[in-house]
Amino acid sequence: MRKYRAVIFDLDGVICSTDHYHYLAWKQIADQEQIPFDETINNRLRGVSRMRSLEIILEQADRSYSEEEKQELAEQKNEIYRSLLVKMTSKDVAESMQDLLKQLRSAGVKIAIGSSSRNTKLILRQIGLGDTFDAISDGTDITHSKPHPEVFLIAAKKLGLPAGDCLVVEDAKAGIEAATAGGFDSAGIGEAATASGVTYSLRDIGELSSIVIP
Ligand code: B16
Ligand code: MG
Repeated sequence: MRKYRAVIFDLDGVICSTDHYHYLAWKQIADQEQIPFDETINNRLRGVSRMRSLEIILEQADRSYSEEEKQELAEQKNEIYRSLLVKMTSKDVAESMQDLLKQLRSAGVKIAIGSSSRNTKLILRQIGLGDTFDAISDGTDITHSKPHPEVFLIAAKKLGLPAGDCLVVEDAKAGIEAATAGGFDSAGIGEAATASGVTYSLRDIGELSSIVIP
């Protein structure tokens, strides 16, 4: 018998590389505010909510920001980010990922999205995967972002499966932490491959099919 009946994919950094667009948009905001911002700080933003991301960036600022100012900066960032997203097409999904999704579907394994992003549905439409997933749990469904397990628990609920039947795939340490807290096994790529508690460390997303469909 198979160990997993479903795979829950993170979106940014796993299905597609929107993480780079997040970086470009935040960089514009940081430059405008004259706040130092680099790839190391950017790595701390993976998987966490838009407002939490802004708070992490503002740790480097030499003054404090009011709630109103924070709301405005978060909205500005989202506008820049969404203007970058419209350039995305199905070519932004790696062939290895397209193949994996097809293999899982034809083997009868359910597939879902578990993303902190409130732009999930727009991104999925842009990259031609708007109707591909059996369930979508995203930033519009949750009150706590990763490392809280809520986004994955809602995905499992929408799939009608217990956490133990689902494997979470993540690129963020916060995402692996969320999966573990929710009782899910996890597969990590990139920096998430070295996260504590990760079940499978992947060098390449192609390695996932032999784990799920042995
Ligand atoms: P938005 P994921 C996360 O998506 C990103 O990794 C994180 O950097 C971003 O701040 C968060 O979505 C919110 O995104 O501003 O579009 O609502 O990795 O959980 O798919
Ligand atoms: Mg991610």
